Amino acid sequence: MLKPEIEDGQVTLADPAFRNDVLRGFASRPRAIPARWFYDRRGSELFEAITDLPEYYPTRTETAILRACCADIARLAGAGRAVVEFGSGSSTKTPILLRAVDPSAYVPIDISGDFLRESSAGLASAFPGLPVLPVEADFLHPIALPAQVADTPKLGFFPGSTIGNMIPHSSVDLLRAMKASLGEGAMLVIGMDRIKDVGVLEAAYDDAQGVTAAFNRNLLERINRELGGTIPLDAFRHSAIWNDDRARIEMHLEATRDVAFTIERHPFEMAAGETIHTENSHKYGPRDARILLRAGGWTPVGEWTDPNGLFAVILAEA
Ligand code: AVJ
Repeated sequence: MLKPEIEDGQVTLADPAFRNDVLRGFASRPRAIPARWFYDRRGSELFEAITDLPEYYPTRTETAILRACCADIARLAGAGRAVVEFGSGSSTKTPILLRAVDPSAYVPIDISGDFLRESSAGLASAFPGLPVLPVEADFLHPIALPAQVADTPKLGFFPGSTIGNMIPHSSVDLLRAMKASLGEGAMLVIGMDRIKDVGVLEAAYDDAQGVTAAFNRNLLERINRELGGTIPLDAFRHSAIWNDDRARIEMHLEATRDVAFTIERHPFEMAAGETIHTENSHKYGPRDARILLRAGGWTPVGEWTDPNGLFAVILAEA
């Protein structure tokens, strides 16, 4: 992904895919922009801040589950697998798994080369002797893994409930692509957020300090910065609502008054109350999660949760 360097409000290189998604997203009804565009430098910092919020339970809950279940995962998966992480964030979860499963190699996959280099370097120094083989690729499609691990059984790792960003149809496509990428005899460790009390869910996506609101609104700032937009930020408010029919939290940016603005000289108008849909975060009950995995070609073989059943870590085999 292109990373524009911005100084003094100056705009350089805009990613053409970002431009397309934004222009099409603002022109379509309902208006929607894919959640992946949240994560510019500022957005990634804000997401890190979200993971520390008292209301945002997923990160700390999943980390605690992993600490408790990694020995079980190691026993069920056996030693010597190549651990393949999809979307290698700057997470603290990876070392927990790597320490437990005694892998023969670690293969982080990320679409952003910068992230990949940073997290690879960190892990390589924390695990001397472990081959770290980064792959810069979009894991939504089947990926050719490095030749060094061609004959090694794989253990996929997809934590963070990242799968929740996708609608079920795309989730199944992704699970199948992962199975194709990981090959014969693969296993997968996946984190999925559970359905729970609406108040708990909505608070996790609309925190008291307004960090999630800033994360959502940063998308508009990014559009203004990178695409020369004139969106008045004060005309939009953050909204996070539970869609019970679809079992997901939806984040929107809602116009608080009638507004007109341009993005790359294209004019747009929004009436008060109209929204831009910026994110879905699907939640899965215990059976929902297992059905989703099976639909994607995986058989669940182990499942761990926290004492309150907020979040689940599932081990599945191909
Ligand atoms: C990174 C997609 C798992 O859906 O909980 C957090 C992103 N959005 N707060 C999530 C997010 C708002 C997060 N995922």
